Amino acid sequence: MRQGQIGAQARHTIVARGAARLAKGAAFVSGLVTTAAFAQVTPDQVTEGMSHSAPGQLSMMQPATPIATEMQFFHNVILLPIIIIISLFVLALLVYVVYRFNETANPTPSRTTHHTGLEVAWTAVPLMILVIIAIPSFRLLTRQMTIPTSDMTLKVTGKQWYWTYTYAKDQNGGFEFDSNLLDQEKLPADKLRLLDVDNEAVVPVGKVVRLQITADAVGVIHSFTIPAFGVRMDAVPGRLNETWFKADREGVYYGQCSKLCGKDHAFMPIAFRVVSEKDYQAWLNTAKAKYASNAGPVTLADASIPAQRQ
Ligand SMILES: [Cu+2]
Repeated sequence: MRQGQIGAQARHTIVARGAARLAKGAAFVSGLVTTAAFAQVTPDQVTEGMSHSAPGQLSMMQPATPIATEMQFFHNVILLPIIIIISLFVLALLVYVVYRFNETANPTPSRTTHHTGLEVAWTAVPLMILVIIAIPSFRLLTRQMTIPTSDMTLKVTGKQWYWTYTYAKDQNGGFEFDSNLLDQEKLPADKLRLLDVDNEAVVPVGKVVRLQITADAVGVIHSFTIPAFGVRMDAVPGRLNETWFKADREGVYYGQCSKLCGKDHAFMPIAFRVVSEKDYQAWLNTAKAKYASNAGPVTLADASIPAQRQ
């Protein structure tokens, strides 16, 4: 009697603890959404869950561009409910079959092998579900792949194992620089481990940035990824891939190489600083002087610029 009581109590505690954890998770997620939507941000701001993943984060990274917002909508509002409904439906069918048609409950099984109506239904219904998913999916894919009239072009070259950013000469640039992971042994307290770099790429806020992505001509395939921008594109030697983003808010956004590219694959992070147009022009001027020695014959459409380290 007494034991039963304790058992019930323990169960109750476990359930309560689980509920508390769930509530905490929900508060955390809604907190992230609020931060994303209303917080005043400065160019220096690193937002957990958006700039990089927050500890214990379950959902996708919060979006910082219209495309990333659409991707989240597609995943959270269209795909997820469909997946959940299908999974529950299949589970319910399985449970029903196990209980209703086991040997005890149904000693003489039916001899049916074909049922035209059923077969048409279980082909047509999934087909219709796929069509329903395909329409918004292809629409989003088209939006991703169609580069709108761009305000600036930035060339990104994946190397072993760091990134090089090239700013076009006809866009007040004409320089390139390498972006290397900071020395992890002497990492300053305000820097992020395995994410912060010595030279960040800087782009203006609210502008369409066309990215030309390639890899070192004598190198390997990398993949340029910034989750908050909804951008992922392979960097392939000898091939110039293009994609775009338009960052809606200032701040620092991180990404990582997303294609296994060799021994330092985990140590070639991507860091983009989004600043106001005024700050961007100011940065261009200082960067031009800072990276003057990297001026070289910089051509944006040339995918085979030789490796060049600072
Ligand atoms: Cu890589």
